[in-house]
Order: sequence, then C-alpha cells, then structure tokens
Amino acid sequence: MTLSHITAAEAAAMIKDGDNLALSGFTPNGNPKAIFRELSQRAIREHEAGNPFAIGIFTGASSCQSVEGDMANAHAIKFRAPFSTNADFRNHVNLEEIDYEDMHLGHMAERMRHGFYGGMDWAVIEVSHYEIVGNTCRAYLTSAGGIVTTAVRLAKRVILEHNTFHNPNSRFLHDTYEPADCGFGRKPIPVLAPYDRVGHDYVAIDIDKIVGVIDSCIPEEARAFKDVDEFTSKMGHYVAEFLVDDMKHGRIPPQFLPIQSGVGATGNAVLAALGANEHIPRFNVYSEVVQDAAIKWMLEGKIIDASATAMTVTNECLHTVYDNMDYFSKHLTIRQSEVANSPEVIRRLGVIALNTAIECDLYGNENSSHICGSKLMNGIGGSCDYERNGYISVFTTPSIAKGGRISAIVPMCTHVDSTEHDVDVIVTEQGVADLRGKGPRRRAEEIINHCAHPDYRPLLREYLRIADKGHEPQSMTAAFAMHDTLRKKGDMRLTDFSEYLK
Ligand code: 0RQ
Repeated sequence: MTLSHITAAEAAAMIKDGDNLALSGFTPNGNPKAIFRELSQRAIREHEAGNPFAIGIFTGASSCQSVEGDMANAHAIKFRAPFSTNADFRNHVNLEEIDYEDMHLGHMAERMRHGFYGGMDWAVIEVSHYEIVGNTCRAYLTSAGGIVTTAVRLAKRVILEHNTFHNPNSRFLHDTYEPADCGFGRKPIPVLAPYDRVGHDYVAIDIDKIVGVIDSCIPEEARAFKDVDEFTSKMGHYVAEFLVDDMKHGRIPPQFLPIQSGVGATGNAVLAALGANEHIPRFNVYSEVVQDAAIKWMLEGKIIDASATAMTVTNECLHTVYDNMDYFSKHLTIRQSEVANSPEVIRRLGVIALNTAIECDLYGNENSSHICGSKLMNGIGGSCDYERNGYISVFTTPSIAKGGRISAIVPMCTHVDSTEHDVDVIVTEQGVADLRGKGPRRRAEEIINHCAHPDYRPLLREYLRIADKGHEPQSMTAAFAMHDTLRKKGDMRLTDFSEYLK
C-alpha cells in the first residue's frame, strides 16, 4: 500500500470555506507550510471572485508567517486558537476581523476532543518520514509535538506534508502520548522525570483518512529574537541569583529543579544566566520550548536533559541538533503539548516557571497578553499552565516600556492573566520582589521598592496613600486616572496625576 502524492495547490483546492484545520506545529516550528502558501493565494482569488473563504486554524501554540500571518492578511481566518505571536495576525484580531480564543496550551487537545470547536475537517501534519504498517501510517514528526495525536484521530481527512528540510531521524526525539479523557479511572500521565518516555516515536494514522502526501523542502520560518540587551541580561542575572539564594535556604534541593522558560529574548537571557552561574548545578529543563540558549547549554553539559513541545530555534541551531542526533536523541524529548503542559506533571516535577509579563500590579497580578486592556499582543501561551502549577512562579518584565514613558508596574492591571495567587516572584532590571509569605501591603512595598523604576516609585506610593483602605487597597478612580494620564500624554508624572484627581 502506498500513499498518493499531491501538489500543495491540489491540496489547497480541496479545502472548503468554513472548514476547520488542525495542524502540526508549536510556535513557528513544525507547521505545514506548502499548503498554506497556496491557501492564502487561493483565498485572495476567491475573494476577488466574490466568494467567501475563511477557515478555522487550530495548532499546539503560535504558528508561522505562512499559516497565520499571510492567511490573516488574506482575510482567510474565521477562527483561531490557542496562541499567536504574529504581528499581522495580531493586527487583524485587533481590527475585530478574527475570532481568537487565547487559551491555555495544555487544554487545547482536550477542548478539541470535547467538541468545543466543532468537528475537525482536516488534519495537516508536517512529517520528516512516514511508513505504512498494515492499515496504519506511522507519521514521524519534525521539530514540534503539539496536538497531533488528537488532531489525526479527530479529523475526517488527513494531509501529510513531507518536508525533506528536516532530518528523517527527527523521530528519535519524539514521545507521542495522548492522555485519556477525564472521568473516574483516568490513569496518571506516567512522566516522573523530564527524560521519561511513555509513548511512541510516531503518530499512528488510519491510512483510509489520508488523502495525499505533499512533498516539500521548506526551511522553518523561525523568528529571530532581539539580542540580549542590558535589561534582559540584568533580569537573567537577578533570576539566577534569586534561585541560588533559594537553594542556599533549602527551598530548592541541591540537585536543583526543572526549569521552564518562556519564548523570547528574555527566555534566552535567563537561560544564559542560569547556565553561566557557577553556583547553579547542572539542571534539567521541563518546558514547552527549547530555544537556542538551551541547546547550547545541553551541548556544554550544563543542561542534562530537556523536555519540550518544540525546538523554537533558529535553522542553524536546528541543524546542530540534527547533526548531533546521537546525543540529542538521548537527552531531548519532544512531547505532545497536553503532556508537556500538563498541570499534573508540572506540579509533580516541581517546575520553576519563568515567563514574561507586559505589566504587573502592586499585588502581583500580571498581564502578559493585552496592551491597555483592549489590544491583543500575543496571548498567554503556556505561561499560566506553568505559573499556576509550578513550584516557584516567576514573571520577568522590564520596569518601563516605550523608552521610559510607561511604567510596567501599575496600580491595577488593565487585563489579568495570572493572578496574585499564582505569582510568587516578580523580576525587573531593578531587582527582585519575593511575594511569597506576604499579604497585599507588604507585597506592594516589595514591588515598589525592588521592581518599579525609581521615576515611578513616588507615584505608586501616592496611589497606595490615597487608595481606599482595606485588605488590598485599591481606588478605581485613581487607577483609571493613572492609565488615562498615561494614554493621553504618553507620560505619567506625579504632578499630572495629582492635578487629575483634584
Ligand atoms: O513593543 O514591539 O512596538 O517594540 O510590547 O515587548 O519588551 O519587546 O518583549 O518580545 O519578550 O514580549 C509579554 C508580549 C513580551 C511576551 C510579551 C511593548 C513593547 C514592545 C513587546 P514594540 P518586548 P517580548 C509563551 C509563554 C506571553 C506570556 C508568555 C509574551 C512589545 O513575552 O507574549 O511568556 N508573553 N508565554 O514596547 C505598552 C507596556 C508594555 C508594552 C511591553 N507595559 N505597555 N507596551 N510593551 N510592555 C511560550 C509558549 O507558550 C509557546
């Protein structure tokens, strides 16, 4: 039995307006690309001809330019979940053209199984290799795990994109395991250590569902992150020093705990600082992504084992992994996101969660997804899966944004993603606020004194002074005044604020 080969254009022609497509991939890695390059062009042609054409796109996390940027520009996305980091996509969401559910990545596959998104018409899966065994196709995934096990089981039809850019041995990195649905008798996910493998190195697909294989050779559309700068390197240093101190106090065992680190320049900077710190022993990573910094420390032996849902790395770094497959197949495990981001496993392993916020308030609530409450930036991604369930939950953010015109430490967040109950530590380039074991007043002092930029500390203290008294002092009038002043003038100074309140 062989599978038929189709062109990307033939595959794109089979998709109907309104179809739901579940894809491989997690971050801009491991996504099918050839079919989407055709689909966005097809959408433009359909719209020019006066025909509606927009689809639902479901992935493990964010996705690449061909999938969500070009499709959004072509007005071809009607619904999208669970995460995006794409600037074009963000613009169209903020223009209210796309219905976007910003959802915990660890919940995504389960939500699909329970039908919240309707049926999945298609699964489109990027593979580095595949083989037929009886009535099953064993599909070997590329640089990401994502939601593939659930996607191929639920989808009515499956298209494979065989991308020879990837090394066919990428299979040796994967561990595919699909948890059972909830209910009595559901078994624990048997991951007891970051290196445990509990499933297969392939995804089994019923061959009757597969309509064809697209042959492609397309590099990953990897995003370049900003270089580590003064702010991110200071934050990385503070995180490392904080964890060393916790180790000295016996809060972290001498063999250390697994690290989760979010996507972006700060994530790279934090891992760079952890790896370089002589007091931090060799450690493990249990995270949703490994970035270039993690791969570097693995090669140098500072990171022992890493578990993730994707290699969110540059193409150069990806080939370093492929060129050293003997080593990485033993030390790097790529999982399905439902396992990588499972609250059960994160809690069991005692993960130290390190993510980035847009703004934090005086009590530890944080906003990582919306600017001024209304405008989407990216989304929460897997940050809340880890922050809520980790052993230590850390958020980093520069104390100021837009060249100092905006304070990232605010009286009241305009949108809340992780609540004060889930945030243990805030780190800015100014220092560290350890919120553990402190009530609201002491939290506020800790955050103002150690994390707020000195220019904004008087203003934040003034807020506390005038806020209504109670367990957690707040003043809606003053909080709105601060944000309003900030938006209207692009500046927020104590004198302006006092004037406003008169
Ligand atoms: O704007 O692009 O115009 O310069 O926000 O901020 O400082 O470049 O930092 O790229 O790391 O993004 C929280 C968005 C930070 C990201 C966030 C403006 C700032 C800039 C970007 P410009 P930076 P980053 C994901 C795990 C989600 C949670 C998470 C993120 C732009 O880290 O998406 O970690 N986190 N999930 O100027 C107005 C403020 C601002 C502000 C920043 N207070 N007010 N604008 N900006 N703070 C991993 C997975 O799940 C896969």
